[in-house]
Amino acid sequence: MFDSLTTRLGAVFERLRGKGRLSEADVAAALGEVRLALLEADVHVEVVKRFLDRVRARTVGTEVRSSLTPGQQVVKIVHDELVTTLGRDAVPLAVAPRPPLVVLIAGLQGSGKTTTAAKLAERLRAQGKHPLLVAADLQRPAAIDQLEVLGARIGVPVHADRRGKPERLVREARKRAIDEGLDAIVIDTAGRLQIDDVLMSELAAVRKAAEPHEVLLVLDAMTGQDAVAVARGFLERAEVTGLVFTKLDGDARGGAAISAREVTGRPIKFVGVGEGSGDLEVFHPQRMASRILGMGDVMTLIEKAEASFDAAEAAAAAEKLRTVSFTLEDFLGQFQQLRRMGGMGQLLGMLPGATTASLKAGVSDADLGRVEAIIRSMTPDERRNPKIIDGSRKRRIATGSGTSPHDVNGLLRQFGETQKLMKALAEGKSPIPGLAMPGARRTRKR
Ligand SMILES: Nc1nc2c(ncn2[C@@H]2O[C@H](COP(=O)(O)OP(=O)(O)O)[C@@H](O)[C@H]2O)c(=O)[nH]1
Ligand SMILES: [Mg+2]
Repeated sequence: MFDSLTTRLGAVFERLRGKGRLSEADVAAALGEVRLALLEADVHVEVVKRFLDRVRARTVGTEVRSSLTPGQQVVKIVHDELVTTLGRDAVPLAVAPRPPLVVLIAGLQGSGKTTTAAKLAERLRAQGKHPLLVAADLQRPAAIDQLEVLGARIGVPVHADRRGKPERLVREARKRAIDEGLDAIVIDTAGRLQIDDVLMSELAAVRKAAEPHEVLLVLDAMTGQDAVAVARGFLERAEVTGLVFTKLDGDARGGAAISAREVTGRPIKFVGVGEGSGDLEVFHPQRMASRILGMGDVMTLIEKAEASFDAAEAAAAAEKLRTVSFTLEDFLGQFQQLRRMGGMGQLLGMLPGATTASLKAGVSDADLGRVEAIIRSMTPDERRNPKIIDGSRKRRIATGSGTSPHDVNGLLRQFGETQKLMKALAEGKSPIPGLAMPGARRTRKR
């Protein structure tokens, strides 16, 4: 959905990441390109300016952290600030202290209100709720038909009355929901081609009758900056509690969605990514930022590695390697390190897809536990020099650790492979693209 922005930023970061050292000019040039990329994606010019001010202040002010290369640090700062711009944490749909939950859907004509109302009803139903859709768009009879068709398709009742007034209809719908034990009401309202007084006063009347817990403003991402202007207009006149961006599946440049939070102060709660009733996603600023920057959840991975990777320990292991004495004890240390980083499954799950698919299939937390048990059952001599582990020692170790000689063999083979891997790391090659290997770098400099 942010394809071209992602491509452009990816190219900028690729250049940054490759560098061991960054000059001020490098950073300035990179941020200049980031600026262009954001403007081209239709991000609001003021938002771009504030964003870059924050990034610049942090790139100048932060200390160099040993576990990240300077290039990675800049990428991380850009990512963090993009998350801030997008709103930091996902804001869930309001909850009703007492059912029914009432959600009012507002927006201009063609923005995707009716579609979104149906998608939301489907989502609520999937969560075990019993929703009622309300066709309060009485401007066009076709709008009621449309909601009835969508409601029938997803099996959600639709409340409609072709002759009534919207506010009366909404009051009836509340009553019906309570009578029939329906615990969520999603109200589709009328739109206009642009904001006008008639629309706003009708919306105010419906709002008053509906007493909504949530007023979602639906914005068409394809309209770019106009969407932000529309949002401002609605905010002045209606009590909007959250935003929904639709049509992010199309060739929308997406910049409006990036600007919206900062310009309106309202959270984006959902994004529409297709015409089907299942094409509504909860908006996660973190994930969106990673997606825009085209890096999966690698940023999270870098952070985790940073937080728990004991640099001194790693340096010591790397130092030992240089004198070719990486032992099973070091191996155990590495495994415990992985544990602290949240276990293999979680760790590998954050790496971008295909490259690590085979790794993901092969290692589990249970394996980690087994490795630990086996190594603990070895004598110090065996740990230092596994070559002495013969058949009878293997059987003893297996019994002591509650495993089988086959498991012990497997571990020794794994250890041999890790030794090779550690050698590669000591020579400065990271096995995982984009992940800093602090011990390795330090060794190389020595
Ligand atoms: N591709 C795509 N189309 C959408 C999305 N949301 C709505 N639409 C389409 O946009 C058009 C207008 O939607 P509608 O719900 O009728 O807008 P309303 O006038 O605000 O009620 C319809 O053709 C929808 O199928 C979306 O997220 N992605
Ligand atoms: Mg409609």
